[in-house]
Amino acid sequence: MNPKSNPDTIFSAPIDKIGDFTFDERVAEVFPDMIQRSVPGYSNIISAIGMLAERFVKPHSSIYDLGCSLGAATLSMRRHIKQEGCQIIAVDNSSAMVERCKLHVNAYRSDTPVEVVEADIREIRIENASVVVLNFTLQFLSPEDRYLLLEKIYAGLRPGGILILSEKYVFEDQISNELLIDLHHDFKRANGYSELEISQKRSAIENVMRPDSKKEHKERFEKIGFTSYDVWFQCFNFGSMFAIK
Ligand code: GEK
Repeated sequence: MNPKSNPDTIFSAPIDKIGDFTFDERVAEVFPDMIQRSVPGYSNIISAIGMLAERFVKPHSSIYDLGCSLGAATLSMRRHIKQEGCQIIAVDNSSAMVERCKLHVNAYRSDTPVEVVEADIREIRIENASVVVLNFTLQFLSPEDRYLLLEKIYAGLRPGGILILSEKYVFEDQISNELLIDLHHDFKRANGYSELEISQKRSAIENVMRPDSKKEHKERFEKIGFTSYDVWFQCFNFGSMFAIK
């Protein structure tokens, strides 16, 4: 994937009425550039997902990448998987993302097969999983659906299996929360986004993405039954946790 190929200019001109953000063709086309310039630590997280997969994948098990977009986490894991008899199931409900993801996946040869599925992650079956990845996807579901999905993932994981959950966080302390949001906006400015782009994207994403705090994530893991969980990466208000069954 070449993040520099199609620059993200979606919110660069003034928009009269900003609708809710959707993962349509326009977004899929510029997605590598958009996510790289918008999510602090994205590349580090993608690389580390490969390393975590290498550690936790078991022979003859399934690996799930839920909300796979263009397949960055899938490709990172596939490069690291050495165990035999494994398959990766990459799922997204945006047809624009799925079409492009298939091209990315098929551009390389590998012994580990990848099935790219266009489906709602709330509807699919999860079974015999050693690794499940939710890389910046859970935050787009309603609070009830977040709980139900994590319960389903827990049930489908083998004992000792891992869930990798990357999210944007909200912070309970108001001063910390505002500081981390400001630092994220500084990060976007440093990556060439204008004030207009930052504010228009913020309005578009506000209704479709409501972040949880790290405390809420941990309480939910505990309630569902995960035995070990923690934050393994954080940069400003973005981060990633693992939860082991
Ligand atoms: C990456 N993981 O590059 N069912 C299936 N897919 C969904 C659903 C749903 N209910 N809701 C949202 N999506 C990727 C990045 S992006 C994060 C993930 C972002 C999909 C949606 O279509 C989009 O492709 C993805 O989740 C979220 O590692 O753009 O901030």
